[in-house]
Amino acid sequence: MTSTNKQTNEIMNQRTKTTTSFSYLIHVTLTFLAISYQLSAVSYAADFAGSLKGVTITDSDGANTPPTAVINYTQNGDTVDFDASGSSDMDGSIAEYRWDFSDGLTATGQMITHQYVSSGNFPVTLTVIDDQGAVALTQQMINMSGPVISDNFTDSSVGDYSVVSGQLTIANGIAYGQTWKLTRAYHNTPLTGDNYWVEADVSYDGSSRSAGVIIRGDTSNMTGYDTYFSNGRINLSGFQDTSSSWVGLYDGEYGTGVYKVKVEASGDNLKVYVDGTMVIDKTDNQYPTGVNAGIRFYTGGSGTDIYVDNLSAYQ
Ligand SMILES: [Ca+2]
Repeated sequence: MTSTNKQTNEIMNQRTKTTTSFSYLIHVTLTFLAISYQLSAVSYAADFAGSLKGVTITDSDGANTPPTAVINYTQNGDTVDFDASGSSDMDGSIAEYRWDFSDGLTATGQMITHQYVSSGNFPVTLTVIDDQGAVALTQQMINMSGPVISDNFTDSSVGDYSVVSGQLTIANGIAYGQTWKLTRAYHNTPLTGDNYWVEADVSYDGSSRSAGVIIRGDTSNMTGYDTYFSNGRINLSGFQDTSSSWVGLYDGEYGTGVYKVKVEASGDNLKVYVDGTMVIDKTDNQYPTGVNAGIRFYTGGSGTDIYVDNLSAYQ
């Protein structure tokens, strides 16, 4: 071996040693980073992808049993009510609930209502932390399919509706009925399944004149459920043709205004919300077959001051 080769070999050996040592350092660093990453996931759960069901991070000495994270949820149109109360910690209590909705927004709390502003699939991550700092995560995919019906009445066309009584007018970006006639109109796009919601902006003036929305409308036998304001109250009525029967009402002393009305059907259960507050919750099976959303009026005067706008339906 020449002196030069020997020198080179020594240098190579040094490099190998250095490289080995460096690799070892890298390995340690990566391991450390992995630990850091797991810990940082507490704060940045969105960094996780794929299924996270049942992931737990325990403390090193095992003295504390980690909590269990459970997501329950109810989807109402574009909003979801999330409930983490099924989560538990067998040897302590849960100190914190953290939500990542996968749309750039986060929240804390056991019960959270979240609204999505776009359609898509959102893997929602719940992180629970017990009173000893142990962590569990779970994930639930939420599908936002967007509204099946969305009508802001700017096209001045009644072609999307089957008018089963009275006369429907769509003009100036609103829908309204015929003077002193009962008007009912079903949107032609049927809803499917057993759970769906109809929403609209409904104007009211505190009188017996009324506007509202229809759910479970059935064009073939002119049945369904009306929800409308009248005499300061909001009503939920089953109807067949011109006869109707109260299912529920709420005396909220409503006055002049425009209210966001939402009617949710889930099997035989019907819920009415006004500006996001549930005011009627009834079970009724008189008219179970209808699949159409619609609008309903009983108006005097010109009719244009009692109107419906921004009708939408989700399933
Ligand atoms: Ca514990």
